[in-house]
Amino acid sequence: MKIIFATGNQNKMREIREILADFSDEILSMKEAGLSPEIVEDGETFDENALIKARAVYREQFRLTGERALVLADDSGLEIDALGGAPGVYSARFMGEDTPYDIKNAALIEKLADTPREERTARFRCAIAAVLPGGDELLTDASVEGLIAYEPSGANGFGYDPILFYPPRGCTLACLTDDEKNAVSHRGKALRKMRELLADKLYLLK
Ligand code: ITT
Repeated sequence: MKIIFATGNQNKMREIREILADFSDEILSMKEAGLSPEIVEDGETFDENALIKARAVYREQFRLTGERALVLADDSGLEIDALGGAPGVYSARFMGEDTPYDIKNAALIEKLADTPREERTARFRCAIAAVLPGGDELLTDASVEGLIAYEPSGANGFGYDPILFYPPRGCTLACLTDDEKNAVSHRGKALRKMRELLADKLYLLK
């Protein structure tokens, strides 16, 4: 079954392909599908923004090809309790979209310079939205809990992974392999929930 994933983030795409490998052998990014709709992520929640992306790509695919595709989208981000949940839905835009993550990560650690360990709680959240070929919509979400590290570490993953310390493994998410991260991550859990919902729904549609 063909899936178009409404993301322009190559790192997300890599994880998504691995997580959904046994569900679909045709997962296209919107660029691979030849789609570049204008997407205004002005929602106030991860759910709203995930739906905005999925609907925009679904509509563009239909407009250009007449084909109603299965479209998924991911909206995700880092919530830091000591910063009132920031950067949250603004995670990609925090300090500017083009600012390198070593600078963003250093700035967040600096903001928590006086914050003791027990108050450094944080989590990645992920909402996955689906628009089915018939137009029905589905949403799932999940999170992974951790602590903001005192310094970045780890060379795997992307974005804020080097500063989210994951207590069960005693290291940041950037120290885990892709497989290890996908097994516990916000994205891995939310996508596996979506896979279950889709399997039920698509079976009923047959
Ligand atoms: P698309 O909207 O095109 O999917 P994006 O990068 O703009 O790509 P978001 O709007 O969902 O995606 O922003 C999420 C940001 O949160 C992302 O750019 C990372 O900075 C961060 N983030 C999300 N998941 C992450 C993860 O697994 N590890 C590290 N950082 C993550």
